[in-house]
Amino acid sequence: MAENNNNQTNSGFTSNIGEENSLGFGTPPSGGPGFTPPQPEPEKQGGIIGLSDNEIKDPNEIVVTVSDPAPVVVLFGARTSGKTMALIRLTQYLEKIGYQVVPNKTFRPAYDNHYERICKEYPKLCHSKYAPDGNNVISFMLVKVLDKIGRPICQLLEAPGEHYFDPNDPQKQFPTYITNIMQLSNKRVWMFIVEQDWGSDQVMRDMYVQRINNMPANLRRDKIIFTCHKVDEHPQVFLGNGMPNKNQIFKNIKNDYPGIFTPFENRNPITRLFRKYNFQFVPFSAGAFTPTDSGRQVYTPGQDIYPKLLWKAILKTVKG
Ligand SMILES: Nc1nc2c(ncn2[C@@H]2O[C@H](COP(=O)(O)OP(=O)(O)O)[C@@H](O)[C@H]2O)c(=O)[nH]1
Ligand SMILES: [Mg+2]
Repeated sequence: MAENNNNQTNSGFTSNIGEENSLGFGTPPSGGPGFTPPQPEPEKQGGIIGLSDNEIKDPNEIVVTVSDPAPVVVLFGARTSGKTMALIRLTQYLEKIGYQVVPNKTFRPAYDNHYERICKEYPKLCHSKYAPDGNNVISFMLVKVLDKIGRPICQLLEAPGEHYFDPNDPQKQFPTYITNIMQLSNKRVWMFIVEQDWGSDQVMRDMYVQRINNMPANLRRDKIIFTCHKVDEHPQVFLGNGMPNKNQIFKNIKNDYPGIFTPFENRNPITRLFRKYNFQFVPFSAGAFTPTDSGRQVYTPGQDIYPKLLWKAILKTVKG
């Protein structure tokens, strides 16, 4: 389906801008509370917690193991784009509707104490009144979503935003572990995160577009979801029924990030008449964040509709 005109009778929220199917990376390959410190400050770790000194200096030192054949959903977004909070909010929602969400302990080597700790603390973190702060940053996590009887549905990967897109070095090769994930035989879903009015300037947004457009062509068969995060920060783009105006948000993103959707246009002359793009587009909000005097953020989860629609999109890609 192509972008529809807005229609107040339709929330503009439940329909897909694009749908299922393989994508076309058209371009050829060009390329919980109460945690114990003593953790160094994030700044002292190059802004990324959960990495050893060597890994901070060279992300290519990072070793990950994905042993489960379940589809891998990669949360692809810049630093502070809301990857962790999306993971937490989705976990809360999935648990509420009967799924189990469990960190995959074998994803990182056993000597990685920080990873071991955040795996253990993950349930507490997901139900904390506060957003994760400096000592509890989840920058690296593979969580498995299991159905009621323990069957894996998919695995969600969150990793440091800098490894996907580093504004200081936008053309940098992906670290080895991401390249490895690109080679897995697991089905893959790329969840590309965008935001309205994001980035310091147009140059930065253009660089992010380039990064996505230059993804290797061997990912052509992977599935794609674009999620527009932090929609709550733009109350002017909501409909009278309190739902975000999905079609307008889609247009805003298309304008903010020129060309971002081009590689994913449906080139089939017949099906493109009713489905212009080979991806789903989901507006998302994790909730509200209120700063405290002590420098933390009280986190109030948002409406279920957001994780519900995100999960619907994920299910469609992993099952489709
Ligand atoms: N208003 C709003 N702010 C958000 C939302 N999600 C995240 N944030 C803010 O962005 C910050 C970074 O989010 P986080 O999930 O840690 O980003 P990550 O670096 O991509 O994992 C949070 O501390 C919040 O202040 C959201 O849905 N709405
Ligand atoms: Mg994070």
